[in-house]
Amino acid sequence: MGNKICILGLGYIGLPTAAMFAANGYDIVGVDVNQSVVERLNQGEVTIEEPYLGDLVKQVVLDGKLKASTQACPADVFIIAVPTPILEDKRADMRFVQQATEMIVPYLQKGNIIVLESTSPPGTVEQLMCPILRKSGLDIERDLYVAHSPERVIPGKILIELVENNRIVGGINEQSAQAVKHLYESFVKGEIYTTDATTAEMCKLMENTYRDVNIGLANELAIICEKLGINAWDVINYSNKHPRVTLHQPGPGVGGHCLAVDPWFIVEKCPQEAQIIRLSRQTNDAMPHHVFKRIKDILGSLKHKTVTILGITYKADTDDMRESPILELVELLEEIEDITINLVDPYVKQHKYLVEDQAQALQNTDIVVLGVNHRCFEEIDFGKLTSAVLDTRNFIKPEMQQLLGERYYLIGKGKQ
Ligand code: SAJ
Repeated sequence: MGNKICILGLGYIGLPTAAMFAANGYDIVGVDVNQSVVERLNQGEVTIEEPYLGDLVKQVVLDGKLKASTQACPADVFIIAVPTPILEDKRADMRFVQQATEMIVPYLQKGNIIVLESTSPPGTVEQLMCPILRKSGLDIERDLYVAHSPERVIPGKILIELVENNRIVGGINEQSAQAVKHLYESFVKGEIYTTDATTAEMCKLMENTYRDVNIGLANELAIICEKLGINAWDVINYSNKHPRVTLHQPGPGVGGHCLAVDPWFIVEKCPQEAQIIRLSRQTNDAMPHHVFKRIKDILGSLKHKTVTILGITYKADTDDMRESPILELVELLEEIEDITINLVDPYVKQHKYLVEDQAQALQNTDIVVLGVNHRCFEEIDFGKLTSAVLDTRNFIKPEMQQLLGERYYLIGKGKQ
């Protein structure tokens, strides 16, 4: 096999993967439909925020190992890392995978490797990609190596996890799985397990579904404990002392582009059977409504009130707002007449309710809602606040909770 890789999609996964292969001796052509992403990349600039990625990309572009283009080209390996967004009706939008697969067909040659990295509904490689690849006239079982190798990295630690995490490679046959395993061995230090394509697709979806279902369970527990007048965080803490129990944490809902999306790809394929999976998704999606209701209960009427929310990203210590449950909460609050909404988030540069002066926003408000547990919020002296405080993450330290007394409210804790 030669050394040339064509990577389609230069986003959160495609770009770090391209840079990683480039740093390990491969010649990469990165393809993106977005002209400005391509132009900036060719000047060594990155378009996504991720620690260490900027330096790595600059280096491999300077070394001539990574070039970007809007067009695919002949190569030894094709890696598809395009987005698989979710449609209004909760089905996967597979247009980009389809288009990327069609784009490479004219360049396919005997011996080529084709890898799908994008998270996709089970059956995508076999049922969507293979029929398109057959249009090349090649016998895909004999002439090509085709596999799914899902990315499993966490934003914020992508470059470390790309190297260290275990990987699954699901081939359309054993040769395909082995060829792709060998390819990733060039930089992966974790174990690489081989299986069939549909099993690999399902593994990736189940990893995130496992987490989503467990968070759904924790959120249901939170609501039950509020009703029973006990504290879910104590229940979780003590239950987790059992050697075989790991309850997850409740919160304002589940965001990000993975947990809030992937379970639906299973529901789409098996709507009758995927009961727990669907219900967990719905439970988590309902949490911003629950937080909204708690705010209403605490303040009585919301009219003419000021609500200050700390943190709007989907989780702590990131600038990523994709599918953030706090954005959903803001939308619910917006519907109230004459309400003032202040958002405080040092990671976020733009939002219409964003306020610069954190101290002022914390003082002139009827309620402070701790939405995201950014580490930088640890410096806030919550005990000094004069408004009500609703903590959605059990973030505020016990001594400060005590100072707040009756004005401290916690998601998952009811009044006795
Ligand atoms: N959350 C809770 N309670 C918890 C844990 C998380 O409410 O106990 C919330 C977070 O606040 C956040 C959401 O869930 O809103 C998701 O956060 P996360 O840290 O669980 O995961 P992601 O979406 O950032 O990344 C996941 C990872 N998957 C797993 O840990 C199984 C990552 O490894 C995947 O690569 C990524 O999805 C992906 O791309 O699929």
